[in-house]
Order: sequence, then C-alpha cells, then structure tokens
Amino acid sequence: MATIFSGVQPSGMITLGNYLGAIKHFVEYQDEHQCYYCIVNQHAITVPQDPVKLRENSRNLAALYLAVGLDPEKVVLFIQSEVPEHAQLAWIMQTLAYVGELERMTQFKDKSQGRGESIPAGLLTYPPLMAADILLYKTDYVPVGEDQKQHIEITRDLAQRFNNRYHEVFVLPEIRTPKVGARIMSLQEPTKKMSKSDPNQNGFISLLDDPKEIVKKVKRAQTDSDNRIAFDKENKPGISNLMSIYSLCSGQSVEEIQAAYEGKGYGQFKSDLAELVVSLIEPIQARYRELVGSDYLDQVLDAGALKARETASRTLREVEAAMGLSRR
Ligand code: ATP
Ligand code: LTN
Repeated sequence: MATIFSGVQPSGMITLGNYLGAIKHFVEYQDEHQCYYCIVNQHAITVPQDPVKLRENSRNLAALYLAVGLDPEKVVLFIQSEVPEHAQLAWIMQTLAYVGELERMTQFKDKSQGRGESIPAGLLTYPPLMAADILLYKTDYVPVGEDQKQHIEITRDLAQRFNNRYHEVFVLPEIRTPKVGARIMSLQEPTKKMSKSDPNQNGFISLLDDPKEIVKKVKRAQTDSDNRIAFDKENKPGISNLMSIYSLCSGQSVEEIQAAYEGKGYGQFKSDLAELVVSLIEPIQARYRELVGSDYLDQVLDAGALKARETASRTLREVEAAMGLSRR
C-alpha cells in the first residue's frame, strides 16, 4: 500500500482554496492508502503566532479534518509538535541543505519581504522541516496545492543527497496536485492565490464563514466589466477563478458552465455560485460544531501521535545509524 503524507498550517481559518486544492483530496486517498495527515504547528511559528490562537486554530483544524470526512480508523491524524522526531530530523535536514537553495524558495522570498534585518531564521529553514515531515514516513505521494511544488522538489533533492552520502534510507516522494483547483485565487486580487493569512477578509472564503458572509464575499468578488461568463485566465482572471470554483462545487466542467450561462450576466452567476458554495460548506460546518469541543477529538489526536511516532522513530533510528549519530 502506498503512503500519503500532507500537512496544513494552523495559521488561520481553512479557506475554500485549502479545501479545494488539498484537503478535499485527502479524503479520496483514505481507503486505498496509508495516510498521514498532520497539523503543522511548527511550520506556523515561522512567523509570530498568538499562543491562545495557535492552540485554538490547531484544534479547529483537527475538527475540520474530521468534519470533511477523514476517518481516524483509516488515517493517522496528528499534531506535528507532538511527534518530536519531526524537529529532530529537521535539524539533520538543515545540515544537508544549502543556504543558497533555501534563499531561492519563492515562499521564503515572499514571506521575508519587508522584514529588513529581522527575517526569522525559521522562514529560511522551513523546507528542511517540511522535508523531515514527509521523509519520516517514507512517503510515496504528497497531495498539495501548486504553491508547494518547489518544496516537494527540494525534499526530493535532500532525500537524494542523504541517500547518496550515507545510505538508501529515504523514499523520493512525488507531488500530487489536482487538475482543477490546484491554485484557487483571491476573490479580491485574482492574480494572487487565495490565502488564509490575507489581511483582506474579502479575499478568501473560510470554511467556517457564516453563510450570509459567503454570499456577500462572492457578490463582492472582483470581475471585469464585460459581463460575459467565459474562461480566460489571462484576460478574465476574476470570472475564470469563480468558474473554477463553480466547477469544483458542482462537478460540471468549465465548458458546460460557460454554455449554461450563455447570455446571462455576472449577477445571476454569482448568486448561483454563492448557493453552491453554501451547500458545500453547510454540512461540514454542522459536523465541525459537534466535534470541536469534544473529548473524542483529543482521543483521536492522542492516538494519532502515538501511531505516527512508531513509524517516525523507526526512520529516525535508521537515519542516525547511517550517519554515525548512534553508538551502535
Ligand atoms: P498561508 O496563505 O497562510 O501561507 P495557506 O493558505 O497557503 O497559508 P497552508 O496551510 O500553507 O495554507 O496550505 C495547506 C494546503 O492548501 C497546501 O497543500 C496548499 O498547497 C493548499 N493551498 C493553499 N492555498 C491554496 C489555494 N489558493 N489554492 C489551492 N490550494 C491551496
Ligand atoms: N508547507 C506547506 C505545509 C506543510 C506540508 C508539509 C505539506 C508542511 N509540511 C508536508 C505537505 C507535506 C504549506 O505551506 N502549505
């Protein structure tokens, strides 16, 4: 059985982009694969986090993972900091990584911008920690959005470097991005990806937004002025992004949507889209509300951390033995 690993940062409310680009697909793998899904709170602290919010967001994310349909009998769901092997292997990965290749990461460049002398070192060493996450479980496939491509490539490079230098310990993982939805764009600036850390709340739809709020956000979404529903990412990025979302929520292809809205305007399209998004999100919210305060959630996370540690500690022992870090 192939192994799947993916992680989401508890750095805010999960967006429709996170869901359509990644989390929705986590569920599809659970029957046929050994899946590890992680709440990567140590990645979240690469930028300052309020401790109360971080704890709350981690719990919310765990509840949301279950609410979208992940079954803890089938998948290992856990919090990164509860499996210390992640930080241990991350240190080793840092000794393999080159500063030059880390500085070339676009996420590092974006997130370090405007910080002058005060760029947290963790922003630079974020990819070695991510490589550790993935490699500890000898992962075959990593389902993520398109923005993570470079991080998967450097993970493969580090694994290969280790295997060449020491011993064939690591499996080289492959990225899995969805055909549609790998990059959902901001509703306000459709040339930027939808991001949960966007200071403009109108740019993203959170899975926990009130239905009324969702309707407002969809109606306020930026579109061009020609009022024609046609898919053209270059020239009509706003409406094209909304059409992708429509397609993912309805199961219809972009061509079918275009044909169905021939001669109709943005107003009609947006109100139908809002309804679709609400009907997707409402049942998730209902399950989420039942789970978030429950003891069951803690039991799932406790069991998940234990299970993850079994595999992670085995791999870490192999790594340390190969490097001469163990006495035997
Ligand atoms: P932030 O914007 O705060 O850096 P994020 O929204 O990118 O965070 P992550 O936790 O880093 O959230 O991402 C979780 C998963 O969602 C990753 O697999 C990522 O590739 C995917 N993802 C994030 N944003 C989008 C998007 N706009 N479209 C599709 N997939 C996305
Ligand atoms: N870097 C990812 C989150 C992440 C991840 C991982 C994804 C951390 N570790 C391991 C897949 C596998 C992000 O910012 N979306």
